[in-house]
Amino acid sequence: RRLMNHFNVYGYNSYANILDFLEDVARRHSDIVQLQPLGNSYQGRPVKLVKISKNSNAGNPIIFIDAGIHAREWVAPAMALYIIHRLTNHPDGRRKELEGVDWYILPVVNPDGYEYTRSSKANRLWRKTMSKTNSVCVGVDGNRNYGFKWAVSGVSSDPCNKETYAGPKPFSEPETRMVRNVMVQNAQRMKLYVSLHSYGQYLVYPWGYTGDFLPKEWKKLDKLAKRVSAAVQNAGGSPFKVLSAGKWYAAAGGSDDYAFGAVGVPYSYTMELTNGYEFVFPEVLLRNVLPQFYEGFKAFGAQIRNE
Ligand code: ING
Ligand code: ZN
Repeated sequence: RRLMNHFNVYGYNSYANILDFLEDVARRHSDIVQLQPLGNSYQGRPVKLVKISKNSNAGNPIIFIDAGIHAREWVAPAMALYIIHRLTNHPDGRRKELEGVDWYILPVVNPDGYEYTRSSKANRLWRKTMSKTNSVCVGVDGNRNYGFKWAVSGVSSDPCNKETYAGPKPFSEPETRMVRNVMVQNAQRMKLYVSLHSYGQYLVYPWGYTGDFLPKEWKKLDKLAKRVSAAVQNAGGSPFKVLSAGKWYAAAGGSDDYAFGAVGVPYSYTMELTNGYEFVFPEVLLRNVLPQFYEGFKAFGAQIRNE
């Protein structure tokens, strides 16, 4: 067995070390942490959901956070893992964030792509899954593959398109099906969904598939996003640009639209971390920004708890 000290909470870790970390957290905090195997990625890597709850029988509202649907956006899994670390390591033992809220965290949705971007410098900017979609090309954009208004805007239908190929059909990818199952199976209690990405610093809400109009609930989505941004700013971080995804650029088949439009999750966001660094965020800065962003997640938690 790999030793735990290979995992660095302020670093970029191999998927093997990430899985070890999750097992270790579940073992050390078995009173509040449960690991749920969701199935395997296309290449057969196990994908695991981390459930953190002080009282899993209480019927608490659920906050569901995922990360790493896009292979190259390494800061996103790092953020998700940092949240797991903070939720389970309270110096004062009070665990306020776990009060009245259950946290479901899926730190790496697309481990095949993640490992591919780690394997050699040439592939550092790979975005898609690793499924074989035709005889020559590989990969589907997981964030164009969800089954809500699938492929109506902002997608490519060419399997060889390296950025936005929507896949042969909605939920063609095992990775997006696993996320869908978490949403559908917990739809009643799921009150907030956040999908972590990296590009600029945006906190966007539905609709993503169109910029022509907003959902009728847009004001409460906008208000909470601004509160989260303010919390990050108070902690010394830079603020988020807050708007609907489609007003930034329209693209269909995203997980946030699916959560909001098909599952009925009342708060649904895509959070783009790391102001100014696009996809490759320097590892040495993680120590600085992860705690700043965490304050935003505390604000999310406070809203869901008090609603
Ligand atoms: N951005 C997302 C993408 O999938 C997005 C988020 C979706 C923005 C839809 C606007 C509309 O393109 C990144 N960084 O992947
Ligand atoms: Zn992304």
